[in-house]
Amino acid sequence: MKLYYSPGACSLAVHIALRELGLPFEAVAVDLVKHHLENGASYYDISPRGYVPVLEFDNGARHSEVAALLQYVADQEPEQALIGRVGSERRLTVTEALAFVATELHKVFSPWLWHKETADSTRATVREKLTARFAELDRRFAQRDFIAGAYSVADAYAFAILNWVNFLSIPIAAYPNLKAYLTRMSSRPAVQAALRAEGLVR
Ligand SMILES: N[C@@H](CCC(=O)N[C@@H](CS)C(=O)NCC(=O)O)C(=O)O
Repeated sequence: MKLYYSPGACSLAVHIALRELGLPFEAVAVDLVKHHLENGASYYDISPRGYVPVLEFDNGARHSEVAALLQYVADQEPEQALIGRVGSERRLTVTEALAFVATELHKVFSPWLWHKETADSTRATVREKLTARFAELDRRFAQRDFIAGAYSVADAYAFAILNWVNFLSIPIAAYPNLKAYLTRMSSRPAVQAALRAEGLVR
């Protein structure tokens, strides 16, 4: 299996999950500015939208969408309980968190981070929305250590996206529980290994 990724992008979520479960994979870096692979090949031939992540199976099939890929990855090792069994309340809680991260965090942050031409007025609106989401998460992390109760693939996703506060120099001192969550997450061996492999920490 191949994971197409870009350092620190949302693909980090899938990268972390693969490492949490110890699944074998090859990481293939993508230049998201040029939408090229390291050998110069166009990434649009792999991903029509030019987006990471893409998981490529050994049979050549390719799949995308972080939330879907995380469910697939977690289902490979159900006994590790990174997602609940189909039909359980645990699964609903985890998929609910995946959808929340995708729509209320990832796609709110996204234009800001990946499109430098984003107007200041749009940035201001985005910041306001994110502030409300950070406050909500801060309240949540006052009650529990992880986004869906016990650790799950939704945490891999939440960490990958919330970590962008560092790239964008967004202060989160006002959200101590959220800050502690990011520290808790970044100390996990699989997270450290993924960050190191992507060249984000030494
Ligand atoms: N809906 C997609 C979105 C993926 C996405 O936004 N990827 C970003 C990186 S986090 C990207 O590849 N951006 C490159 C671009 O906009 O050209 C998913 O959830 O996987």
